[in-house]
Amino acid sequence: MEKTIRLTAAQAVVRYLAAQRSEIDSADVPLFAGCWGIFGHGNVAGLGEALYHARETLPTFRAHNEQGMALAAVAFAKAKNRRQMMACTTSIGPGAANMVTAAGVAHVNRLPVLLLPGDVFASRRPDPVLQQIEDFNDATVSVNDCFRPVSRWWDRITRPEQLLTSLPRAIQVLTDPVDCGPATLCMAQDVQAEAYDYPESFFRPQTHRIRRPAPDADEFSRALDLLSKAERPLIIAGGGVLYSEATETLREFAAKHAVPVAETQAGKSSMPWDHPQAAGSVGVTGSSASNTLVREADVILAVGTRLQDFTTGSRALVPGEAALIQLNIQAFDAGKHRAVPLVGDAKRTLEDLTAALGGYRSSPVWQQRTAALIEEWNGAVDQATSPTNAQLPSDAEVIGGVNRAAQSDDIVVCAAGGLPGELHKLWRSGSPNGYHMEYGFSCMGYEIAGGLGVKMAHPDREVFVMVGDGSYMMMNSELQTSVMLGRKLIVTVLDNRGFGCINRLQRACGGESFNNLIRNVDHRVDESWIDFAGHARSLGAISEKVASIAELEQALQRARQSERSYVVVIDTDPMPTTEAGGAWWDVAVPEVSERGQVRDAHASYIEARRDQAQG
Ligand SMILES: Cc1ncc(C[n+]2csc(CCOP(=O)(O)OP(=O)(O)O)c2C)c(N)n1
Ligand SMILES: [Mg+2]
Repeated sequence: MEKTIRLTAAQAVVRYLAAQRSEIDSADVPLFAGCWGIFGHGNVAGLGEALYHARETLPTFRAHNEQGMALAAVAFAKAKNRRQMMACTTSIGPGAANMVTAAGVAHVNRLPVLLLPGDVFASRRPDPVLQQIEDFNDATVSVNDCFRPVSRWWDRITRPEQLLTSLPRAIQVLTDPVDCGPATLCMAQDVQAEAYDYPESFFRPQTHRIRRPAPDADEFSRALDLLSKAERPLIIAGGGVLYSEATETLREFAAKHAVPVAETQAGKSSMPWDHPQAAGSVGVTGSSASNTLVREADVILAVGTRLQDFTTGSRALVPGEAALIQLNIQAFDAGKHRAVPLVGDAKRTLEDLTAALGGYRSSPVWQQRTAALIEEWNGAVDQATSPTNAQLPSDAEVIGGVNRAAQSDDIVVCAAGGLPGELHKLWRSGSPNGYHMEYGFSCMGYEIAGGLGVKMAHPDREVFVMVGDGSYMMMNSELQTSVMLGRKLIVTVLDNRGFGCINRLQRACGGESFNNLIRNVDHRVDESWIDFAGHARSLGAISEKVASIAELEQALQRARQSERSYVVVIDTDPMPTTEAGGAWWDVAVPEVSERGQVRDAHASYIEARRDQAQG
């Protein structure tokens, strides 16, 4: 008979997680770097007790907001290219529900995170327990059913032995490059505390390696045939390039075959910005170089990208006239846009392609065209990011200041507002993963919480968080967590007094400025400004407010010397954005309106939609 060990379900979860290992660069490391927890009656006695005993092997961290801690966990996994991750436990009801948005972020970005929300009693003895929602028609529903559409594996643990099959499946999803996303095990409160005789072998250490599937031979030869005949090829690099750790392979491929590379938001920093084939960002927030190359290419090889609307210019830019090859580990993505599918691991497939392409190079005319476009774009970036004497600097000028203060190995973190578009165009990344943008969900509030996760993943790299006043106000509490854990962030807050990008979008759609900038919202007192530096100081960070780009750069030098999280606040102009580059974005404009500006915007909208490819 197999030896068993008597543990509660919570103790079994923790013991099992601590036994999972990951191989990173031939080193054996824990798969789970820790567990975030905010306790309540739904998890303190069960998972809380179990985590206490395991704190040497599976450290527990406390945050201030369940969404914030889960965003930190998601950012950690992204920064680790999905090779290491974290778990998160909450109480039941509101604590669990707070984590749903973060699950959405992980789901859309295909990032691993193990969510362990507490759940109502499986026995139903005390029903309705505090914070139980009570469905009148379905006794099996709880708040945690909200995780179903945003989980790639979802289970409710109502008996301790269910863990024997559910936990391995959760780990399988978390470490599968095809299926990767959040795994949610809803832990009934009473079951967490219930004991079972688990087989000892269940807890044997297990090392996980991310598999690298080779492409199908037929798909490979079709793609190879197209590429080898291409005169004007272009690569679009997505997040999959980073997740597959294919950046070096991509750099070599681009140089050897003289193929320019355009980057999506998730794929940015696949190439160092000054690589001769780096054409910069692509799409709605793309460089003029990349977007022109997309329009003129005869073959586009998209690598590891979901081709979301910002990348494709809402399908008016990509695929255009070119043949599109979609190299992706997930057939779902490879089949989009009626592309020639090439299902496989990015690194391995690029290696196979480059070997098969031999001495192939793009046409000399295309090489000259690429070089000229890149030079022109670099000039546009220099111009947009140079300080002017304007009373209020633009986001672009602030980006210039932060970029000059950052070194090539440093990481910039952002997610929402006007900054992602400007950063996508203008930020110059020196090394892989140096650009960390959450633009699958573009979730306001990710910036500081995510920055913390990035810093935990890369304690030796300086992490620059760039955040608008709106996102800062939506979620800033994990700034204190960064102070508490000694994980230093350098945060630049760009205060343009409101939701600048949505105000601009509203106006572009013919609307009146309404309910976005503070001055256009219902306000009953004149001085509705916020003392961000004072606020950051109250959370334990060092902070200062600066009045110019020159002062910003000096402050960032002080921040670099600081041991503690450092917040620099600067007032910015809500109106200007970088005009160079860019492409159309589909935002539906009202078909009828009393406003002439809306009717005009609708007419332009209908006109622009004529370039949009279907299906
Ligand atoms: C959680 C969430 N709510 C709403 C939005 C829609 N949204 C996108 S940007 C934005 C305003 C962001 O304001 P701020 O951070 O100040 O940046 P700015 O637009 O001023 O550059 C809003 C409301 C979002 N992306 N995420
Ligand atoms: Mg703002």
